[in-house]
Amino acid sequence: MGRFSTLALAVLLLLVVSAPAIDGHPTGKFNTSDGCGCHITSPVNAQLSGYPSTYAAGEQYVLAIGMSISAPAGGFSLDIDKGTLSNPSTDAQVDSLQLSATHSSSDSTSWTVSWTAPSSGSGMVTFSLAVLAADGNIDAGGDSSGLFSVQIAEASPNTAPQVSLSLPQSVDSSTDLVANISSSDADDDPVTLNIQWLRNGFREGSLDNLQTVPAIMLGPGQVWTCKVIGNDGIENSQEVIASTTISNSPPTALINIVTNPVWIGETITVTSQMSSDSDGEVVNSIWSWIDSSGNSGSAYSMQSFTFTAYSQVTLTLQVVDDLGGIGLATKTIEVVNGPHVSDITSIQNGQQVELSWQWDGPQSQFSVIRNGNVIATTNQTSFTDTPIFSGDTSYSIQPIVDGRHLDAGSESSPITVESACEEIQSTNDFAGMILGFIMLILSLITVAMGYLNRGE
Ligand SMILES: [Ca+2]
Ligand SMILES: [Ca+2]
Repeated sequence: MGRFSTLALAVLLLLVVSAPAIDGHPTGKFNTSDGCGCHITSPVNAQLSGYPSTYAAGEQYVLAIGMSISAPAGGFSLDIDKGTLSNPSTDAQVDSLQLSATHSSSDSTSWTVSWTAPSSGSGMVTFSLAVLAADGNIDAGGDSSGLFSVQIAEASPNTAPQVSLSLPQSVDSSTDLVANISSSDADDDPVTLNIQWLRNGFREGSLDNLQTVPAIMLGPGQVWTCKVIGNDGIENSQEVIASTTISNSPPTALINIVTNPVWIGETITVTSQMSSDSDGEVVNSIWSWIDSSGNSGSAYSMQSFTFTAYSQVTLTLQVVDDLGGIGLATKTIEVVNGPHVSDITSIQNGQQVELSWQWDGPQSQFSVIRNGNVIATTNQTSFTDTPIFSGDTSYSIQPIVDGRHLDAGSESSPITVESACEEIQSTNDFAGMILGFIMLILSLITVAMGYLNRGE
C-alpha cells in the first residue's frame, strides 16, 4: 500500500469515527501531521499550546492540542523531530518511538501530551500537527481539517559566573585586611558570593562571607588566605584563592636619659624602656655612643645602659622586636663640668690622720677611701682616721650626689703615715732577734749531741 493510499485510509477512518458500527480503526493514525487534501469543505485552525518560546534542555512541557471549532468527533496527528512524547491524555496515544502522537478514539476534539525537550545542544525542534473535525457523516463532505507547524529554538545554556579576588600584599596589623572581590555573569544573573578565610591554613569560621578581616585579628607573620566562590542561582564559579602575609611593624626606639645633669667624666645612665612595638615586643636594645673627643663604646642590653663621656655625646639606640624588626633613635647629649672635691689636707696627729677637703657642689655625702677600701661615709668635709699600718697611704674622697658616685669629682691625696706604728715595728724586730738566737743555740746542741753519740 502506497503512502497516498495509507493517508486516504486514515482520512476514511476519521470520516467514519462517528459511526461506531463500522469504526474498524479507532486508534488514530501516527505520522500524519501533514494531513490530507480530502476534507477541505471548511478549513479549521489546528491549535497547539503549552510549548515554550525557547526550550530548556531536558525540561518537560505539557502540550495542549485542539481546534478552532466544535465538532461531534475529532482526531489529530502530532509529530516531533526531537525530544520525546509521553503521558497522552484520554483518547490520545504515543507511538513506541515517542516521536508521534495521535487520537486513540474519536470521542475528543482536544488532547494533551507531554513533551520532554532534547539534550543541550540539540538545536531547533519542529512540531507538526494535523487535526480533523468530523461531522459524523460517513463521507468526506462536511468535515474540516487544519494544519499547524512551529519551530522552537533551544534556550541558550547558562554561563557560570566569574569571580576575581586579590588581597593587598603589604599590610600590617594596624589596619583591616580587605579582600578585593569582583564578580560578573554573562547572563546578567545576580551572583552571590561564598567567602572563606583561613589563618595559617586554619578556617576562621567567624569571618565566613565577610570581605574584611578586622585588624584586631591580625598578627605579624600570619598567612591569611581568602577563598571565594560565586553562584548565579544555577551553578558555581571556579573557586578563586589569594593569600597574603601580615608584615611586622618595626618597633619605635626612644632614648630616655636617666642621669640629670650629665657631667663630664661621670657615668651616664640611659634607658630604652620607653621604646615600644605596636604588634609585638621589644626584645633587645643595642647601644652605641661616641663623644666629640673620640671616646666611644657599645653594648647589648635589655634596657639600661651606663657609660662615661668626656664631651658632647652622640648616642644611638637600636631596638629589636620579637620578629627581628628594627627601630632606630639618635640623641645628642651635652655634658658639663660637674662638682669636684679639691684641696685634700691630711695631718697626722699621734696615731690619727685628720683629713679635710673642699667641695663645690650641692649637698653630698662622701666616701672616705683608704688604699682603695671604703672606710667611712660622711656628710662632712672632714674625717679623722686611725690607720692600722704605717707607711705610704693614699686617701680618696668620692662624693655621692643623689646616689651617684662621682668619679671625675673625686680626689686623692697621698700621705706617709709614721708615729706609734714604728715602735710596734721595732718591737717586732727585737722579737725576731731573740727567736733567731734561740734557734742558733738549739742547732749547736743538736751538733754537740751528735758528737757525743759517735764517741760511744
Ligand atoms: Ca549565568
Ligand atoms: Ca613588631
